[in-house]
Formats: sequence, C-alpha cells, structure tokens
Amino acid sequence: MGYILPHESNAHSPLSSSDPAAPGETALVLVSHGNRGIVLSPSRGEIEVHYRRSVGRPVCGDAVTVNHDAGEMAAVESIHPRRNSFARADARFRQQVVAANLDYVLVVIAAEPAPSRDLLERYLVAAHSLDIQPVIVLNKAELLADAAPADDGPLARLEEYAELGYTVVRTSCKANPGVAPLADLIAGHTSILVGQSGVGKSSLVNRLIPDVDIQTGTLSHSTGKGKHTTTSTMMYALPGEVRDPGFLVDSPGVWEYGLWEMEAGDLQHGFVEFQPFLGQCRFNNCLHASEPGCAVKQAVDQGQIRAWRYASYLRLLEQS
Ligand SMILES: Nc1nc2c(ncn2[C@@H]2O[C@H](COP(=O)(O)OP(=O)(O)O)[C@@H](O)[C@H]2O)c(=O)[nH]1
Ligand SMILES: [Mg+2]
Ligand SMILES: [Zn+2]
Repeated sequence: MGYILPHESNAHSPLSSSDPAAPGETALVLVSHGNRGIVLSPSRGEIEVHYRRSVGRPVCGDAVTVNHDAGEMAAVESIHPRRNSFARADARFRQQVVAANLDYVLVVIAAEPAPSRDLLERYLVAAHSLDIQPVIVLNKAELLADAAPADDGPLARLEEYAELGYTVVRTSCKANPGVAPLADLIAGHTSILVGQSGVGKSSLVNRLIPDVDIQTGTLSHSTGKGKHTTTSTMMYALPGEVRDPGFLVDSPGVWEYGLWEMEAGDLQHGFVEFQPFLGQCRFNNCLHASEPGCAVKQAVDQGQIRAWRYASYLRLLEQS
C-alpha cells in the first residue's frame, strides 16, 4: 500500500525525510489491544506490532515510531505527540482515550432510536472540549423526509444547529440521499463515528468503505486471537485517493453513551454562541446560572442566545 499518514503529507513530514527501510519509521495505528496492535507502515503496509513497555498505550490514529529490526515482530518505540484525542468515560467516569489525531467527530442521530434529551449537546460539548470539530449526521434521513418531528428535540432543531455554525449532513443507508454527502466531507480526513446504539454507525461504515470486511479481517487478525471480531475500536482506510484516503474510526457498541463527567467550567466553552459573552459577567467565575450581572443570561433575555440551548446548558451544569 502506498498510503501516507494523515497530516504528514507536507515537506517537513517525518516520512518524506526518512529512509523507508530505516528502523525508525513513522506508522499509523489502526487497531490496538493490550500491548499489541496493527499499524499502517509506509514501507510495509499493514503489519502487526508490539509495544515496548515504556511506550504506554497507543490508540487508533496515533503516529508511532516503529522499529522493524526489533526481532520477530516490529516494535513500537514511541508515540508521537497527539494533536487531540477522543475519549470515553470508564466505569468511574474518567476519560479514557480511544482515538487520536482526529479532524471530525461525526455525531450520528436518527429518528429511530430517537435521541435522548441533551445527548447531542453532550457530544458537542465533548468535541469542543477535546478540540475536535463536531459534525452532526442525521442518518435514516428518509424516515424524516415527509414528517417533521413533532417534539422539540434535536431532530426538530437541525436548522438551528446549522445556524449556530454546525455542519449538518443528512444520510440514509437505505434510500435517498445515500451517503455521498458524508463521503465527500470526510474524504482525506480522519473521523470518528459516535452516537447511540442503533442509529446506523456500522451501516454507515459498510456503505462508506466497500472493502470493510477485508479490512476488518486484517485488523482482527491481531493480538494472537486471530479471529474475526468487531469488538474493538478500529480505524479503516476510506476508499479513493491512494496517497491520502482519509480514515474512519468505528467503535462497536462499547462506549456509545459513556461520556465523562464534565467540569462546570468546560461546559460553557461547548456552547459556541456563549463565547462572545464570556468574560463579561460581573463575576469572573460566573457559571451563568443564578449569579447577578450575568452577561450570558442577559443575552438569553435579549434573544441573542436561544432559550432551549441555555436550558440544556443549565441541565448539563446541574449534572456536572
Ligand atoms: N431505515 C433505515 N434504517 C437504517 C439506516 N441505517 C441503518 N439502519 C438500520 O438501523 C439498525 C441499526 O444499525 P447499525 O448500523 O447496527 O447501528 P449502530 O448500532 O449505530 O452501529 C439496523 O437494523 C440497520 O439496518 C437508514 O439509513 N435507514
Ligand atoms: Mg455498530
Ligand atoms: Zn455569567
């Protein structure tokens, strides 16, 4: 394979300057379990690697330095600094990193199962706090084609999310409009699919990646188990441009609801329309709840911030 790694296509890329046969080659982690994984090596394609004990735990999307002369199996010597990372909450609500160096968090929602209240806000806040651009994907779009939803949940507010500046993409794995608009958006980028179980994330992967079974087979043949498993977070290469195809991370089943507890102070940065008003409150540690002289609350009263977004903020604040 002739892939180059995402974001390393420029002249000062570590790849362009390195001898492909040299021990210290930069490779991209596609799947990682325990102390092993599969990386995409510019010189050797997809190869199994183990991690030196000192290295820590690479995740999909990590750029790592691989030593091909380390013995039977190539060894990861180091993890390059991460541009960002996506995390889920573990059982104690602590952040656990599952993928790194992402361009987009694709937050998938659908009419069925209907999104729970504040789910979309929670994902948007998470993406902002992790410094990754969120994209709202309405899958099963054909189910909403003729009937606008009666409720006041996110499905009825997609236009307003677009007005707030979010990219909203409609897809269907069963009918029009298909997945082409999403394919165009994510080509050449690295993205992760998140959202409730049943909204169609795996169906989107199957539509977006024609050889997904082959890639899954290769990636599953890792870590000594060698069996076809879809229980791990995996990074797939998108079709198209061989030199810079883009990648898509799917995270089967495990962490679809699990967002970590957010800091009260982080929350406000996840609401894009609050930003012009932050720093203008009477108290510099204002959480914009019931404090006097709150510029955010005043903006709500004057119609510059939507009341339903502010209400969602207050609910998330209460839960934080
Ligand atoms: N009507 C409709 N059903 C879909 C669509 N995409 C996926 N599904 C169905 O939704 C169910 C859950 O899909 P799946 O991809 O497993 O969701 P995941 O849990 O998010 O990975 C399956 O029965 C799919 O066939 C769509 O665009 N329209
Ligand atoms: Mg799935
Ligand atoms: Zn305030």
